[in-house]
Amino acid sequence: MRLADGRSAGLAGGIEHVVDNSVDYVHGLAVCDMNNDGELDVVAAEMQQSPQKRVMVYLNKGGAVKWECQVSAHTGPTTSVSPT
Ligand SMILES: [Ca+2]
Repeated sequence: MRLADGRSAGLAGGIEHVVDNSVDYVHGLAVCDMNNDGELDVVAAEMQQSPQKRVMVYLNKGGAVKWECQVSAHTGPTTSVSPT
C-alpha cells in the first residue's frame, strides 16, 4: 500500500510513501487522524480473497515515513471502511 504526498497531480512525479508492502486485496481504505496526534493515519481492510483478511490501522509515526500497524481483526471487512 502506497500513498502519494499530494504535492503533484496524480501518482506520477509525486513522492511515494510505502505504508506496507504485505497488503493484499484492499477493499476499504480511509485516511484520518485515528489517535488525534495531528498526523493522518490509514485504516485499511483486506477482502475475503486475501489469505490474511486483516483489518488494520496504520498509525503515522511522523511525516508518513514510519508507520505502526495495529491489526484489529482477521475476518476481512463486513462493510466498507469509512470515517465517521
Ligand atoms: Ca494520527
